[in-house]
Amino acid sequence: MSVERGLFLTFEGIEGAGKTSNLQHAKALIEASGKTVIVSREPGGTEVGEKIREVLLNPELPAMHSDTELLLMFASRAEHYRHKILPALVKGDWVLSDRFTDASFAYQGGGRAIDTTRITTLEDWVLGKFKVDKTFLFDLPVALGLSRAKARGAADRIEQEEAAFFERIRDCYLDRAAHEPMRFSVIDASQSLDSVQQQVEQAVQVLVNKPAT
Ligand code: T5A
Repeated sequence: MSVERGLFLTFEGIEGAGKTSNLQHAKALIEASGKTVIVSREPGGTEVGEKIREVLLNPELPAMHSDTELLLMFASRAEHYRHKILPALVKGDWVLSDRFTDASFAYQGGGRAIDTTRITTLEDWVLGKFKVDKTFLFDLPVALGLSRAKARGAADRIEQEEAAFFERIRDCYLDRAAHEPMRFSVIDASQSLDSVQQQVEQAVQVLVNKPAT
């Protein structure tokens, strides 16, 4: 008997958007429907990927070239995809990832102004035809996101960027969502946590109740 492939869901947004908090909420909802859920993150998600993450986010290292940053994001992703995401999906588990390739388009493409054709080339190389099933984009004004992130703890290397950098990232995320409305669920993350969780619940229920294709 063949096993039905699990779904791959990603959680995206600027700093402090509430991805991590809501990912845990989505996990509980999906598990309640009887599925096995693997939670992961990028950069990171594997032993090698977590080492790459330490380098990427370390505020004490000298300035990193934007190409290096992009390539390290994809090095972490190659490891994550081959060793964690794909094996879990094939087993029928669902995988929830705190960030994925949309973050490279938004941060390195929008934020750092790297030509998106170069990012697409890396995407094709590392992921081939693999596609995300659903992306939750937590959208909120940059100032609110940064104030939430700041209240949570010390800024990492990327969080130290100026507000204009995050405005470009937010615009890029919204642009991607507008171009792929079936894949993206845009969540108004400026609301209270309760209200944001209700929006997530509605979108997750649709996925959980969807008949297998
Ligand atoms: N990156 C990543 C790239 O540049 N390119 C890439 O390809 C990839 C994959 C990773 C960094 O790497 C970059 C992007 C990032 O800069 P990260 O681990 O994803 O970093 O971390 P951050 O985005 O920095 O995560 P944050 O923790 O800041 O944001 P979250 O996860 O969106 O927010 P969360 O859930 O931790 O909430 C932040 C605070 O706000 C509160 C929470 O309790 C928490 O204290 N909060 C709310 N408060 C009020 N109302 C609500 N609705 C709230 N929701 C959450």
